[in-house]
Amino acid sequence: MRNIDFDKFSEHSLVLRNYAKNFDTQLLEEIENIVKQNDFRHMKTPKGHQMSASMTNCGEYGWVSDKFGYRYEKTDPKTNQPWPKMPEIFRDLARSAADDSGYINFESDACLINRYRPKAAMALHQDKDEHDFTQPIVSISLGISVTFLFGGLTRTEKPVTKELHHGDIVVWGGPDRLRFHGVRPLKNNTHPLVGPLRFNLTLRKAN
Ligand code: MD3
Ligand code: FE
Repeated sequence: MRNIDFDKFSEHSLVLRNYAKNFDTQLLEEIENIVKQNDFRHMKTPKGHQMSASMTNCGEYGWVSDKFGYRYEKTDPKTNQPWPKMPEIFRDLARSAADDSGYINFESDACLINRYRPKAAMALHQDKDEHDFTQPIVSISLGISVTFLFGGLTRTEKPVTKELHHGDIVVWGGPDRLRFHGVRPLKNNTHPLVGPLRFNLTLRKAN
């Protein structure tokens, strides 16, 4: 029997503490391998602001942002090449975390990889570029800790905060899928395995 240490954002969203911890080295190796094929870059918002987190993708679809808007693409507009293949461990870990959270048989076809250095942040936003909001989103945190902001269905609702640490997996579903969310600027810090960085893998069913 497995004893899962979890924490709730709400009835529909769980933090599975340390769920990815035993796979951290393997996950980091897969990220390194993806980055050799498709490096991190700072994308621009449609309004021309550079994002402070840098990003790359793997899987059938990748999330991109530029002056033409936010969207999922099968090929990287920078290289016109398909995104690197989704590592099995990403898909399997996301499926297993979703199963354990009550969202059975989650099939992800897109993985956005965010890399944060100290001071990088992500402003409150909604994830609305996917086609099916009944599918959950699974997020895997690696490296230095961050304060996550969990808002409401409108921008003005005051967010609740929770610390996310190395190895934590969050599964967001049901009505929480469209909540505003973001992360506070990262504190100056360093993680023994990852260094002065935070990686976040976001697994989604885009199409
Ligand atoms: C809650 N990334 O890439 S992951 C993003 O830590 C993004 O890098 C953050 O928001 C990060 O879009 C948060 C967790 C997450 C992802 C999607 C959500 C939380 C969510 C959608 C709805 C509610
Ligand atoms: Fe998001």
